[in-house]
Amino acid sequence: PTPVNSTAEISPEDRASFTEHLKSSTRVLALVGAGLSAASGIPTFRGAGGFWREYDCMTLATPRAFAKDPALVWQFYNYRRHCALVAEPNRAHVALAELAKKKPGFLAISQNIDGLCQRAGHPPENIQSVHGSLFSSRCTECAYVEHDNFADPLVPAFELPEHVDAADAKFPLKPIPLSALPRCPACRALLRPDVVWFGESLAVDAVARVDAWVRGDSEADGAKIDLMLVVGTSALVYPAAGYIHAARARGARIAVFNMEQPEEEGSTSRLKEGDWFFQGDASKLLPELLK
Ligand code: BV8
Ligand code: ZN
Repeated sequence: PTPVNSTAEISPEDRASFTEHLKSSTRVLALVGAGLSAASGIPTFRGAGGFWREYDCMTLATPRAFAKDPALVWQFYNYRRHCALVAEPNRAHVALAELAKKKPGFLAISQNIDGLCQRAGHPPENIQSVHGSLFSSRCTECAYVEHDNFADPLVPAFELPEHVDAADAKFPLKPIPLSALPRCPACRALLRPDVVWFGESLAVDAVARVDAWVRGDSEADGAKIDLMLVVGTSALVYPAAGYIHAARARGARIAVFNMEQPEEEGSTSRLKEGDWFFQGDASKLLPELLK
């Protein structure tokens, strides 16, 4: 059979019916996850990359982990900042950005914090990050927030000798005093990554913006959604995954782009009658199907 990440296996009927529907769609929603950035070399949470050193990423992306060992959690995020900074947006990021420029009624909900959509030139009015950004930090005490800080490392204390791979548990992490961690320039308290950890609610303004788009507040034809693209996400994380339900409820047809068949157990990830499922690498599928 053809290798999974070639687009040769897309059935001509599926390709035709999808591109036909996309062409006639005005209100298009997308939910994108870690699989969108996989081709850029950014490990996903769930895949093999789900581990950093001996830790399961899901256990580090929590308020409890940060409270217990802020230096460890900061070095995890500093490492991911580094990976994102040395990565390049891939052709899937670019294809989404191109679609946004062609279809003003397009909104991408991004669960990713790597900033690659933004670096691919995705217009800000057509994307909403819902889990924050690796390049924003906020104060644990006062209202100070900083955005677009691309310093690598974020603070000198995270500097590592060339040969040390922070992700490899064989290199012991050096203990870093709290005073050398990112501190608030306003009140000197500890800064934290401005991302949504498990157990934390999404930013009010982010949710409000997506909900307003889904409701179709500013649209003449009301809340109908023509098409939803579900790209490179296991659609298991809520409330982000809930937008797939919301789109279906507003008449959207769903197109899933993923390396694997959606797991059966997650209801939103289960395919339904009339959905398209395009199996393969998003960086190969999107440029083909969104053009
Ligand atoms: C909330 C930022 C409550 C951080 C992220 C039990 C305990 C605690 C919480 C819960 C619980 N049960 C349920 C919950 C709620 C929880 C949740 O949904 N958990 C899931 C795991 C069951 N949700 C939350 O905690 C949310 N908050 O509910 O608060 C609340 C409610 C009201 C009021 C107050 C509080 C917050 C969720 C946000 C967490 N933060 N990211 C960081 O990144 O460090 S989520 C993070 O993990 C990513 O953003 C991503 O969305 C998610 C999963 O990561 P991955 O698996 O890597 O990515 P993805 O799922 O997208 O999967 C990769 C996919 O790509 C796969 O399908 C793969 O096949 C595919 N793929 C791979 N390569 C390719 C590809 N596809 C195409 N091409 C390829 N090349
Ligand atoms: Zn402060």
